[in-house]
Amino acid sequence: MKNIVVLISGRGSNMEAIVRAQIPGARIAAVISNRPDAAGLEFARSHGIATGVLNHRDFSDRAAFDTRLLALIDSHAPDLVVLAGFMRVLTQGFVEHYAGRLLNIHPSLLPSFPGLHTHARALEAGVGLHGATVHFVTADLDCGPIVIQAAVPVLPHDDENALAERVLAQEHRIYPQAVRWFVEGRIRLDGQRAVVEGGTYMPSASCVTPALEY
Ligand code: NHR
Ligand code: GAR
Repeated sequence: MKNIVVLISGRGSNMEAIVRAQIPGARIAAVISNRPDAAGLEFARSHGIATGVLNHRDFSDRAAFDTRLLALIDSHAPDLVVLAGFMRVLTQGFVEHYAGRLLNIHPSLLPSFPGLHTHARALEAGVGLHGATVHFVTADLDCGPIVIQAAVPVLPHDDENALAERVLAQEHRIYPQAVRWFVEGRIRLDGQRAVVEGGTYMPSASCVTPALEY
């Protein structure tokens, strides 16, 4: 069994998608939030998953918060740590401790739109395609090796919420997929790139086509 620790800050729908996927060989060891009121904690509790809260506001600086967060995570002996809507930038020391076993899902087609408010920025830029990216986390914010992406069209009357909802549906598909590949030992880091071994999966065909049904 591979132990997985999931970090959230809010709703936790990506965490929920990973739990519901019931990935063979994976055990969700804990769900940890930096916000005590994160809705996702309730889902985790109701599914018998250990939860933890570490409020970043109780710490004077990022390094102190990250030191305690690392200790809490490691008490669950993780093979993989998954950021699922986790909203705190992590220090270099934290990221290096989990090198090669820390994943994030970011709501844009990286390297476009790193950082926050991605859907509003995509609409503002007038792009025709938007989406989501699962990547390994490195110290360089939203710049780590890409594991999988999903694209969706931007439609004429989209607002931020409509676009976010279309992207989120794809997040719920690709994040469990990436975690499954990791647990199967099929993701290899080749320098700055992540390579999926023996992949029969065709990103362009199966990511874009379902979205065109909207
Ligand atoms: N940490 C490192 N070192 N590298 C990455 O690639 C990271 C990371 C921490 C989080 C997720 C990321 C995203 O997918 C992520 C990737 C939060 C912020 C942010 O600015 C930016 C990117 C991401 C997550 N957070 C503010 C901060 O001061 C707080 C915002 C808030 O609380 O609402 O940390 O987008
Ligand atoms: C998701 O869209 C995720 O990609 C994004 O926040 C949402 C969290 O939803 N992440 C970020 O913006 C990270 N900065 P969830 O809590 O329901 O999974």
